Amino acid sequence: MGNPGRTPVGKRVGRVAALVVLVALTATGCSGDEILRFGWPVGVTPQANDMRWLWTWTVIAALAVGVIVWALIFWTATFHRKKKTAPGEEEELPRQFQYNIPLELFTVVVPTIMVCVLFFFTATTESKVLDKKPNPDVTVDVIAFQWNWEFKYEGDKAKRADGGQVSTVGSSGEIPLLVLPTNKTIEYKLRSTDVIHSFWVPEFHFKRDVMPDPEKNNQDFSFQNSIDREGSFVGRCAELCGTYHSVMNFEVRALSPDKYDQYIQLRTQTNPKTGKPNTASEALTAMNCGELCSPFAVTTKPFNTDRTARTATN
Ligand SMILES: [Cu+2]
Repeated sequence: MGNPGRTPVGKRVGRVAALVVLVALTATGCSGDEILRFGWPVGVTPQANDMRWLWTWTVIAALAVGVIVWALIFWTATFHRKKKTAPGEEEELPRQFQYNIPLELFTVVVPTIMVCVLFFFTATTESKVLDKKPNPDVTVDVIAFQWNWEFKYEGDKAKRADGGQVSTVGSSGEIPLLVLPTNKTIEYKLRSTDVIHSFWVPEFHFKRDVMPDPEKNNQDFSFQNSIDREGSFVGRCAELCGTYHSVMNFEVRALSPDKYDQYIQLRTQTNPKTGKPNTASEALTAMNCGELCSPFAVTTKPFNTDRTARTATN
């Protein structure tokens, strides 16, 4: 029976829901892009962007399914509850739907299709992210060891006067800088000299274990990406690898291709003051290009690894 002067329940629920959505969108001060990210962090590679769109569409699909399911639950609970038909009569159960073959087929077939669609888009995104070009512009050997990193550049451009290749090694006093060019295909070849480590740059949205014997372990130890903007991005070891695992950090310094070429060239040259090839910090200092050429890491700093200062309390 209608109740004059009052809005029907369905309409009221609809209005409250619309108000909640409106407040959520306006009060949080999020931009359209931020809303569509659904919490996905901003990445710096096209690969990270591919993964971001997979996430966005997956959340939209999940929300659409959620809204339909919630609507059906509220609709059933509100309009199809046990009710009395007349005063004094026994309560009557709503119409029952068990053993309804078409309905049961529907609830099996539709979720199966949804899982297949999600699988398809996940697999295509994964193959895009892991795709490798035959001739990358830059190849860098990433050598992990307890507890630091060495980055060795391959190719003739990175050949020093003394015949060796340009390489950067971290120490307990200095965070190693992995200087890379923007908008170029970079190949990372990962290898460990001791235990299993893991190469992780959060802004790449990519992490891969660094194995001592990748071939024996049947591991694909290389991957490629490109970096779409200049900047400094922290890198970390993401596999518990012993006492100083937590201090095993590095920094990716992405420079424009011109600046990168200048950097590599400086690294191949000998420093007249020291008689040795320029170090990463010497090359960056010589380039003098502001924050981007900061000679030391800006995203993290070395930790004090001296444990001799500590004494047992009992
Ligand atoms: Cu490690």
